[in-house]
Amino acid sequence: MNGYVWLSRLVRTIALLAALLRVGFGLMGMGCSVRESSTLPTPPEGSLGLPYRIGWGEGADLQIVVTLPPPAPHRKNAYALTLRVSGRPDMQDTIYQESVPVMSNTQDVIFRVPADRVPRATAFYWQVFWVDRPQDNPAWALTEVVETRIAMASDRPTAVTPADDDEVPADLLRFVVEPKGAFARGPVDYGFCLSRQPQLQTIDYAWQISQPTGPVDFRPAGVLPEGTWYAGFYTVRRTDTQVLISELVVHRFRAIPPCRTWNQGVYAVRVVASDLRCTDTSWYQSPHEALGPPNAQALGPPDQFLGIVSLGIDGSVTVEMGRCISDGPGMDLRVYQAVSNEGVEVQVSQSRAGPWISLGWDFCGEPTSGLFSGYCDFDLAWGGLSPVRFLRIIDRQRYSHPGSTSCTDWNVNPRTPGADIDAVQSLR
Ligand SMILES: [Ca+2]
Ligand SMILES: [Ca+2]
Repeated sequence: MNGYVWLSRLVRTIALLAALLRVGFGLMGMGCSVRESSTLPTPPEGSLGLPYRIGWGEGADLQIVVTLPPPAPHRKNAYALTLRVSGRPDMQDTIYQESVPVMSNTQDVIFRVPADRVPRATAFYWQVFWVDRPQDNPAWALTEVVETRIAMASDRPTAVTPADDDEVPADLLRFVVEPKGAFARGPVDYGFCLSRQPQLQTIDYAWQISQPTGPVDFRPAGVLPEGTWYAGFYTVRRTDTQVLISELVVHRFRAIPPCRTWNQGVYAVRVVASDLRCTDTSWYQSPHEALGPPNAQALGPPDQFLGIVSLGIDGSVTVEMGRCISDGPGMDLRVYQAVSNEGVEVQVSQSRAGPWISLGWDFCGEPTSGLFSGYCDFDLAWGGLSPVRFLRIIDRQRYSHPGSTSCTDWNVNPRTPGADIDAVQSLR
């Protein structure tokens, strides 16, 4: 028995079994409209059961890859594989169809369904089969009819970073996705894609198969060209049930100078955000006073100061540092705070929009020689994130003065409520 005859018998046997299973699907197909007519006859029942992958390809295309066994099954050197996508399990409703020429030495056959043709139903079906060229005679199905279900909204993993419209140092980009629902337990296939805006030119692409127990992350290879806007995509698929996320989560972010070349000194150089409180009573409301080296002065009582920003109760200022701060032995960064020992919390991040990791809080205002402001020091090891470029300084005065949560409380000077920040310094 030669290989072709053996193969034919195997396929016919499988086809008979498959046909018995599909009687129900055939009944379901009666009376439904056909959205787009097929140019190919219906392939015979049966399947060779070839392995495949499904996920997002370049840009926003749905990509289906069928792996042929060596040597590729064929009767002639030149033939084509056809993908048919349907909204129905009997495959009579063709939503999309694509043929790819295949040579005898081809291993992976890649189909790309354009983003605007990807079904948005809760489930769709697809099958790959081969046809002979040039007659376009249909031959055996290479895959079974695959049901691909789309995850419910409650099951969708959450993209943590980068946030939309974020700024990320070009050498610190990291996609982080928090698994949820059915995707919080494996086996799950994650695809990440990074594209340059606005042409959606693919920069990097990777698959990871994992059994996630926590956030899943992906770092593109190399350093991104800075100053460019990018879009990041991800998709997830359970490899056992074939449930996948159909809508791409898009993050548009900008690459800023990488840590390895960013050196504007050891102090904060830019105010990224501020959330000042008690602004109806505070006299010191310019967040830019936290930039540069410590320069606070007291011009004389009562409360005649220069060079500070009063945060107000629970207020904050977020700054970009002149250099990225890496965790080293001991303390790594210093906050200069003027007037008494007021509570200060420091949160750190690698990108402008977070996520933010707290280093805890401390009483802040240890005496400094030759300066008006005192200081407190923080260790990046307390938060476990390194290096960092963005710092958020938050007032925690309420801890040093229990009960002082009002902007006009007698424990809080209404002209300088909350911690009074003079400067922020990298000790590295
Ligand atoms: Ca340290
Ligand atoms: Ca200052």
